[in-house]
Amino acid sequence: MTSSHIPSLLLAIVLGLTANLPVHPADTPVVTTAALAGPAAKGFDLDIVGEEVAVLTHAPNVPPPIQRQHATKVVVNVEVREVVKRLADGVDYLFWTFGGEVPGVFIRVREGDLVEFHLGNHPSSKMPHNIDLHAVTGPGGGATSSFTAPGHQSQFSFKALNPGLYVYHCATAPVGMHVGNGMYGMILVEPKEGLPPVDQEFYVMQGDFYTKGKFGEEGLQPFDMEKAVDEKPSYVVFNGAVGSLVGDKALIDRCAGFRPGTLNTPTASAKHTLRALARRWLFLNDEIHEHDKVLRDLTEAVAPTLLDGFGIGADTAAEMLIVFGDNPDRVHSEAAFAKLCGACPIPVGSGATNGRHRLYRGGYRQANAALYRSTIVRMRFHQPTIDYVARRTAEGMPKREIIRCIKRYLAREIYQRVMTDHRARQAIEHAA
Ligand SMILES: [Cu+2]
Repeated sequence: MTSSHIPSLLLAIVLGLTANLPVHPADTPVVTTAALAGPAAKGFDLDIVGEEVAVLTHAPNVPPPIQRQHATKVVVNVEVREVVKRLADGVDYLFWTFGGEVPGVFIRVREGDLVEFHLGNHPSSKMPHNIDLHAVTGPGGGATSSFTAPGHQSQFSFKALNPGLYVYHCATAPVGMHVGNGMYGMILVEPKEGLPPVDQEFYVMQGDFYTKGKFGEEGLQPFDMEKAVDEKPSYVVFNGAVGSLVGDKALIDRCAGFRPGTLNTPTASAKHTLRALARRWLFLNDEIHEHDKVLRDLTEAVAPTLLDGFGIGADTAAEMLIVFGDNPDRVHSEAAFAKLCGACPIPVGSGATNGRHRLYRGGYRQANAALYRSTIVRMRFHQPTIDYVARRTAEGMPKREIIRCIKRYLAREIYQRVMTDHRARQAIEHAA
């Protein structure tokens, strides 16, 4: 795959922005990196007034429109990071990114601006990277001046002469591999006269991913060079992940990108509050994913059979392992385990029970809650459980009683699975 294939890998759109603005082809000249040596770079350009640090945003948000009527020096700081993130539910991928997300950060400057570009490459990176801005004429659109090894920084300057919306990307060989791993984004050079006003601006960019596993195959998926060369992507997604533009996350991203301005209207104050809530949601969401991953790795190592059970996720498994403790043998029977989880009903009345039971409120309530969560999952998605619920409902059993029975059944199954894993571990220890 060569760099000439890149346009076929990507389709970039910015809704609301592009209406009256030509999207320039790849090699539209703007200015040369030779401006480095020119008077502009030395600060003698009389057109350049002042200096500012560019506001960079992650998709789907774009930086605020440019209000100023003059050219200025704009400092752009972008750091390349190689990060593991979600590609789809249950699927992780090692993305190579401009700024920690795919697509890369959105850069917004004005025609005539002098751009001082700083490219950092995080010390944890495994590869060198650079940036071909396409908004720059010069060796590799800036790529030659920005080749940066892990843990290093590079810097180059250019003057943005031609307005346009440009796709930038990493141009380190093999280029297709760097682009295929997520190294692309957009830079907008706004025309001097500004853009026509719009209600909303969004940053939406399509990208392709080539994984060893087929679409949806779980776990950390490695890059598949063969599929990339054949241009047969496993994933074609907007904004770096399956479903990134729909559902809760899309709404939260939108709110996190609000620009409330001065807080002198109810709308501005509502935006301010929503943005604060959304940012906290995103932070906590990331933290939850991080903990989930740790929990999944730990439980997979000690309780693979337990995790195989339908509807038994890492959180339920972890809860159950806590109940058993270091010595599962101390829980002498599945009935004892059920009692420990509070999943052992007490007959109603002292003698004739009519088969009716009272819920037992004792036991370890966290384990009971975990049993309940798995039960609810099974009632929704597990065909044998769905059939069981239908049968017992037809027999006139109330839902509450049905749930009680499934929890009791689940406790028995979990006991057996935990003991299977425990015996396997014991066998390994004795053999050692
Ligand atoms: Cu790269």
